[in-house]
Amino acid sequence: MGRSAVISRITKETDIQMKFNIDGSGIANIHTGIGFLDHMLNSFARHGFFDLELTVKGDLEVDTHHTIEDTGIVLGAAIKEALGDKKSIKRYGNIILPMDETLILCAVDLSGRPYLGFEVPLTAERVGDFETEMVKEFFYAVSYSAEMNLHIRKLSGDNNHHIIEGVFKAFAKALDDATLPDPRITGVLSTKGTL
Ligand SMILES: [Mn+2]
Repeated sequence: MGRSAVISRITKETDIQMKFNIDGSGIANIHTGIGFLDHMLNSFARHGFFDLELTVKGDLEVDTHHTIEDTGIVLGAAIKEALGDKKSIKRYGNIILPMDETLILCAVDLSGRPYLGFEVPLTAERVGDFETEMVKEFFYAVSYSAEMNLHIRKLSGDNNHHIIEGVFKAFAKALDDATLPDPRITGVLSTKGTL
């Protein structure tokens, strides 16, 4: 099956079913109940060449918090599981991604040690039904659940839709880069011998 994961996570707040394939072609089938989140995860799959099937039934009658955060937890868990022993992968990935007036820096280290550095100022409370303060919560959940070091910075940008979409695309490209195999690497890329 290659590097993939199937995850089911059910709580009183959310019911999440995800199939994730690192070595995909960008095929996505995403239904989270939040249009803008679907749009962002479609971009993530397409630009990272990941296949992503996702259905989320969240408590949207409360707000979008649990749905977005728990989707991040599950995506991080899927990345970690799909990566397996991390043998022969590049481990590091980074990009400075432009999107119109927006410029986003994203750097990933699949180190096994969770950390999120997130400096992305936003000026709108919402884009569609999506609460913009949840972007940081989403990536915090992904980074901790996947046990990756993740830094994301806005270098420039005005439009909140562009900025957030730039963040998701930059994350996709940096993660794709970090997960690619390098034939020069035998075992894992660490002097410790483990990632
Ligand atoms: Mn868009």
